[in-house]
Amino acid sequence: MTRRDADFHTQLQERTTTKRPPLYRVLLLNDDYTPMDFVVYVLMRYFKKSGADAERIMLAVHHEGRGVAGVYTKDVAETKVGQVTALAREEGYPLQVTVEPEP
Ligand code: NFA
Repeated sequence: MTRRDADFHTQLQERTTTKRPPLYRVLLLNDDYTPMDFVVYVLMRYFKKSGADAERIMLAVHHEGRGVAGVYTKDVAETKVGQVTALAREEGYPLQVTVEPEP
């Protein structure tokens, strides 16, 4: 019997539910040196926030120490961490960007 004949009759159960991937928060951490305008720019450009929302999130990070820039799948979250960290370092800013799983 050829391999094609042998394999032809198996059929896996079809899935009837959809699985959503785990989600991860991208966090911004406060520091004393990164300019407020840069953080607002990052929130608008990389996290698609309006100017008003970006300002609110930036101020929350400034006053509370950390805040959520956005929630994404793991690969997207990690890509944004890399992009924002690279830009901040190019500009000479110490901005810290991290990822944590959504509970
Ligand atoms: N604390 C920074 C300042 O006073 C602003 C800042 C906000 C930095 C949010 C990092 C994150 N220039």
